[in-house]
Amino acid sequence: MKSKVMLGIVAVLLLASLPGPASAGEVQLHNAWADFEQVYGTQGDGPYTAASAIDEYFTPSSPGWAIYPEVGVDHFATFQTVVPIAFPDQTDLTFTMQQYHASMFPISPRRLLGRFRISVTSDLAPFDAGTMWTTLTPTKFTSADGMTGDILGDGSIFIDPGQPIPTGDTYTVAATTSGLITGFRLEVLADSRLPQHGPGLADDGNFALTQFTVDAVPEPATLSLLALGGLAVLRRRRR
Ligand SMILES: [Ca+2]
Repeated sequence: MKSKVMLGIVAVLLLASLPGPASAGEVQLHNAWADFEQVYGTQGDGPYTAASAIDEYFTPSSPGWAIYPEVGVDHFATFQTVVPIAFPDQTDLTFTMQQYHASMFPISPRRLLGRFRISVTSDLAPFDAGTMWTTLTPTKFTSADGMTGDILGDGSIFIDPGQPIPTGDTYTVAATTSGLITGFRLEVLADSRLPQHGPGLADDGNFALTQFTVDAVPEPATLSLLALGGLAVLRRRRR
């Protein structure tokens, strides 16, 4: 009983420390990590960290996540939810990927993702090689600039580089989920059809993910209450 009370206090403290303001239903993320991050740009910009993809900023010192010169191979970034969240059945998740590097540095346009995949985990952080990830099956891909994306059999989304490519864009991916989620993984995947085998659409195979956000239906108030339940579930699992 005592531990339950403690757990409740911890959960309330966690919820009270959530960064704000959040948009309706936004899932709060923190502790971004990537297997590779571009250290600097050619104009004194950077570093291009995974953390800068969830920091709500877009400045030369926080231009988003990028991976040059390690193009042509797969990479991934992970983002922890601030609190574990127990999603009810058939929760609709919307992933928004803003990519507006060219608006700051017009010299390197089209720094957009060419092939990527999103997965979720219910494992406790920190995430490592033993973390179990489940690929989400996307139900819809849309682009603010009207690009089309193919949802492939492995759950990844492929943006055909043969179509008109805008200098910047916002991708939106919809998927349905349920159960406990403690984090998200964004894999950026090499593909021989992309420039320099990708994973980006830029001529050098790079991309720059300005901002990565996750929104969920139900509402945030419900999310907060369920987060308490999520912590209790985790607690039981650890015993
Ligand atoms: Ca950012």
